[in-house]
Amino acid sequence: MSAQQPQAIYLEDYRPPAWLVTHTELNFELEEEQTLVRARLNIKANPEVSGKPEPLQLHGDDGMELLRLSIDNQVLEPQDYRREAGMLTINNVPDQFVLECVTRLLPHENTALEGLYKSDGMFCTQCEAEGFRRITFFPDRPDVMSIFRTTLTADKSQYPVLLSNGNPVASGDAEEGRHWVTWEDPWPKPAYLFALVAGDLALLEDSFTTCSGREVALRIYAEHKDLDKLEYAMTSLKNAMRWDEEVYGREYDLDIFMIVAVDFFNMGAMENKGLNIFNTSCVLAHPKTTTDGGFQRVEGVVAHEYFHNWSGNRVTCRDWFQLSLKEGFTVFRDAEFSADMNSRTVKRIEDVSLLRTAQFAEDAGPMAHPVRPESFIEISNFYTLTVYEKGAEVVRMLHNLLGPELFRKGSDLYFERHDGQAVTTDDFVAAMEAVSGRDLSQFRRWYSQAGTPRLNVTDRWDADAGEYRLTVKQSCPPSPGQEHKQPYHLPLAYGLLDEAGRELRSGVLEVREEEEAFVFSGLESRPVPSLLRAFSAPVKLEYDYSDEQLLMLLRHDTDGFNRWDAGQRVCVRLMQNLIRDWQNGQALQLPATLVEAWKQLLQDEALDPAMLAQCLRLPSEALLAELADEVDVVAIHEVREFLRTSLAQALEQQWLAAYQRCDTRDESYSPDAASIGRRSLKNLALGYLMATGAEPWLELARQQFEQSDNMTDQQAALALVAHSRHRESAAELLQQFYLQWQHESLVMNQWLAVQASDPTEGALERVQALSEHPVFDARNPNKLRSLVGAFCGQNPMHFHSEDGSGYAWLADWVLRLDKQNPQVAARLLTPLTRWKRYDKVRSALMQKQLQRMMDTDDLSADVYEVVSKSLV
Ligand code: 0A1
Ligand code: ZN
Repeated sequence: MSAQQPQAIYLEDYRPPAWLVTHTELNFELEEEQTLVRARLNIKANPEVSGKPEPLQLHGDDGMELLRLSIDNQVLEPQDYRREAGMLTINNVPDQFVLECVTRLLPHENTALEGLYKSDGMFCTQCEAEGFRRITFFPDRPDVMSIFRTTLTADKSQYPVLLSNGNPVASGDAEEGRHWVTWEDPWPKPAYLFALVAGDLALLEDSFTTCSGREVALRIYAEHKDLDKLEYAMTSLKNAMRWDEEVYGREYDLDIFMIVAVDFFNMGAMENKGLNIFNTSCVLAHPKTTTDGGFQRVEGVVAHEYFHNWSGNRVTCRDWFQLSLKEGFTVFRDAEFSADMNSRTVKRIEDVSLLRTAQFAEDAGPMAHPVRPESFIEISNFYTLTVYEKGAEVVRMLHNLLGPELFRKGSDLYFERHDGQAVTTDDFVAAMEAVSGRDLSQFRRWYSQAGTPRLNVTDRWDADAGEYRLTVKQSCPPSPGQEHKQPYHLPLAYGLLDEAGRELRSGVLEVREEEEAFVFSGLESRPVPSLLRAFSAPVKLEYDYSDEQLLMLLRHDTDGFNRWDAGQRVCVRLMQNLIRDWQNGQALQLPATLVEAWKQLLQDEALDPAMLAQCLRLPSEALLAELADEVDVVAIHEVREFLRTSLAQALEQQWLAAYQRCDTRDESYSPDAASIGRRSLKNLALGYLMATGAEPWLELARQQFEQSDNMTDQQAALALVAHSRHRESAAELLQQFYLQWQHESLVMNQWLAVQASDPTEGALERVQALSEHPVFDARNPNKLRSLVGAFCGQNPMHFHSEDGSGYAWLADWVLRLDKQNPQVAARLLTPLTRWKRYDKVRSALMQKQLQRMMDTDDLSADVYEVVSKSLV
């Protein structure tokens, strides 16, 4: 890194804006070679900021070409203003004035996919967090909210559809085969919620009548070839709109709600006011091309972006340190929606699994930060699992502490108090305090302290007194910039069961102290505690369970989540022991108790297949890595494979029975929770059958691959064969799949990802070859995630190859992409940031690649921040 280093900005430096923009009028002349943007801003001094008038400062990317600038019709000459470090400064402006400026953009050259860019043939924008400053000069900060009026002009045949926020108010034809449309958004909004789209798009249309009887037009746009993949998103949207009315009392507030699917997108989707823009991967769904996971993602993301209309748009963030105000709350809302639409327990298991593997790892790594960060260099790096998922857990804890009624009152008060404002996470908590009369000052530490707290629970049984005492100790490891942590206030949901599994007590304990005891009296015998039910707080819980107790909980706990968790705890402990054996060169052995427990589960036909599938899935390599003191990639992989194979062989008949029980070949595909559950058990069973290594099961998988009418079953079979030792079949099926789906971009992403995560020998050579394959496109973030992301994140054996080749490959990619798309480059880099968790040889090789990047000139702020913080 040479030149000047990017600078951090700090929460404590926040100052309200000196200048406000009441109205913003934008005019886009969209052409093939360039786009001209004329902006007209009504600016006035912020009456709430006193003192002598400050110069006007507008954000504007240094690379943006400024053609004309005027104030109240007076053209400014270059000596009248200054442009440096992404800012345009004008001294001595009146108290209130109209600023006009013309900028010239080159959207077709915009590979960073921030601001205005082209995705396939269409124009689109991405402005969160700081993309609007690549379109025109503006106070590009969320606490400046303005009313937008936008006119788009473009060639009529090439871009028949012209969209922006709000409602269309006028349109007409222009010269040379061009046409124009004007859109007006009556709701003041920050610039990050601005959007436009221009293209030749297919449309699925429907409508929704709101609770107060207003009719809203619902429009989902995509490329013509994808028109048949929009129905599920539409259904999800209507469900989400109804749910938000019923559960949160939130009604939609414009006459039109639009979603547009684009193939080039850095993230999942974006909640622009009235005009959500979606990564195709989060909106297109069709049984033939989309897996169950894909359907659920569409449902969840459509709801997430829709819910932002209130939690994010009507009430927005004061500054980007408050990002979790909208994201944590909205993730909590979408998770509850998905839980209501599907299986609550399965949704919780999936979310907690992600939190425990990826968010806990982030919280323990060099980029760890509080839910409300105190500083950042590049805000794009803070769209993290901590801000989103841990932030949602923090909101969930408020829900757990207050109960559903008070929580709803708090949410009502929050929306009522702050409608039309840009506020802070403190304001959110204050609303919860106001309705409950509770003091949540200690609870606020969840927003300011990073790291995953540990809860250590011990117990004592006093038979004479019939008294049971739980002692809870909490601690939290240091994180960057935070050596010592204060104790947290958290809800610990529990149950007490007797030996036979009958529930004696249940409730929620409020933990506040570093060490604290809770006493239960009137019990007849020593109970077994079911702790942290439904994962009531995002902590690591330690309690010295015996295997018998865990197996009892696995069978009898009334809390479905803790039943699953009990099973996971048994497996994790066993696998940790096997890892030690493997490291000591001892032979690995499968304990009979586990086989017996699983056999019972498999034979219990009363169990919900979805739950059963969750319970019989072994903890992932990523989870075991997160839990290890030092990650032994090879031992973890070998032990998990050993266990899989042994359980496969020991229970072969049961797996086959489960497979047959869930065989859905005669049903037509439906993405409802029960069908998804059956498919997940069926494909898990097929995985174990394949793991036996016996020939007939390869045949069964091939049959499923060829005969299934849906992508879930076809892709599951493909992945199993492609990752197996049957290399000829693997190659055949991959080729067949390619020929069948080569024209479906999203399916080709899966094809790439299946190969990138193939743990068999020669993986690096395979991904290197695939990076030259015609379906791969290094400018498309989805393709990069499917190939580079999947190899580095889901193929630990090869990414962590002891010769360092995986690390070098990733670093090559990051350096190449840094010039092209810094956001994506910085994100792909994540696996290298964990270098301190590995053995000496590997961590040195990883560090070497980080240093190599650090020594590169002109790194983007995105990559610089991640690399420099990782090397500390
Ligand atoms: N607000 C969006 C996330 C998002 C953030 C940045 C983006 O561009 C770089 C795009 C989307 C959400 O939470 O869905
Ligand atoms: Zn969001």
